[in-house]
Amino acid sequence: MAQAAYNDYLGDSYDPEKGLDIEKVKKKAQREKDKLNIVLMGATGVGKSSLVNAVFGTNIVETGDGKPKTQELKKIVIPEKGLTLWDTKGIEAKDYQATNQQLLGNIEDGIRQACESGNDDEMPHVAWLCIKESSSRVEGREFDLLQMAEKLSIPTVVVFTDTQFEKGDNFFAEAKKVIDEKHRDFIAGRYVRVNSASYPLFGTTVPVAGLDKLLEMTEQCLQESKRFSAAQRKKHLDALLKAQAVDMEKKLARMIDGAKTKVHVAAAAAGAAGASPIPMTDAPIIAGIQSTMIYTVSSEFELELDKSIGTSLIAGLLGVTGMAQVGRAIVSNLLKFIPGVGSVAGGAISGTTAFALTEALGHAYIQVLAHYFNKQTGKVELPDSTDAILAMFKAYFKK
Ligand SMILES: Nc1nc2c(ncn2[C@@H]2O[C@H](COP(=O)(O)OP(=O)(O)OP(=O)(O)O)[C@@H](O)[C@H]2O)c(=O)[nH]1
Ligand SMILES: [Mg+2]
Repeated sequence: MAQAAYNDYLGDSYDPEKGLDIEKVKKKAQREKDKLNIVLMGATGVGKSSLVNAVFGTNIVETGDGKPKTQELKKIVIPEKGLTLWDTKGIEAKDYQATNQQLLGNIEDGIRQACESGNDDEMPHVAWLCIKESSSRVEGREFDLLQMAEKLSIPTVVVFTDTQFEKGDNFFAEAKKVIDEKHRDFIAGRYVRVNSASYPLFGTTVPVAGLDKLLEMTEQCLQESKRFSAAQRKKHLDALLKAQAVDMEKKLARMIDGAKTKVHVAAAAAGAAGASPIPMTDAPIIAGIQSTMIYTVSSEFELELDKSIGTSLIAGLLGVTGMAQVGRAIVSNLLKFIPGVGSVAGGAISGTTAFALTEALGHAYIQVLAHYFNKQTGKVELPDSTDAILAMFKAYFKK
């Protein structure tokens, strides 16, 4: 029983002979992140890619003027954010009929496949239909897309991109009216106007706008979605709030929450390993669990520890907790645990100690990452020096 618990936790990333496989650990951490899957709908050049970059804060998708940048229905996976986007083919007005048939076919095929997988992580959770506010009317293509989303039960937010502010008031009101005529219940008032990028105008700067409202309406979609269970809906919501870069306070709070849950799971696995009756094997396994936890917590904070930093950082962190010898051996993949070589109590650690030590380690590490979280960029920015990180960690660990 206890053995199963820690074996499950480490999965195939730990081998008693070879130690911990860091690449596998990182992949597992990403795989186990909460997932959010968004369908981006709208004509070419309306600003779907710009919107995604504005909301999620990175150049995750290509944007541009002129030629359609998105050539076909494209599934874009951003594992470090737990995000999957289905970017619809750049629909152009002139060959609209032909393109749209293909588009609808592609999306429907993709989604049907995803549904058949029976895997929540693969299914679309929400859609954003983008309409450029500077356009003169809502076109047939927009209605076709809405109809498709409704048919497939993908809750949708209608996003008016490139908002013209006061100048766009009339179009916005008119567009809402015509869409409500056909889709009032489905859209349920989820209309939002955004400006995804600031730009200069007559000597002033037109600011980014509306993203907070889009976030709010997307949260609403995720909470109301009938297709998913309450537990699944919570995961989608957590994924959204962790991945977004619109509200940094919310982002940080959700990342901390997510990381705490991961720490608790790791601590339980370490406790089970500590309670294991097999002598001399628990210390390296606990060190392996703690190393995995560090990568998992990092992943919750969208922080990718590269090999050199990861290795020395983990050796240092585990050093503070007394797992130094074992930890260093593990992360350098040289592990052959030799009893008595400076290890913790010759390898005999009680379940209670292992649990408490792992919790304390995890919580102190979370505080370190929260400390280095930059609320402007939405990224954890660690100093180059591992010593500085460790000094801070020690201060938190002692508390
Ligand atoms: N100022 C401003 N420019 C925008 C906005 N949305 C889009 N643009 C501009 O419009 C152009 C096209 O935007 P994209 O985001 O590439 O459009 P897209 O919908 O992804 O286009 P395809 O990939 O071709 O389907 C870019 O130059 C953007 O900078 C907006 O909200 N505000
Ligand atoms: Mg695009």
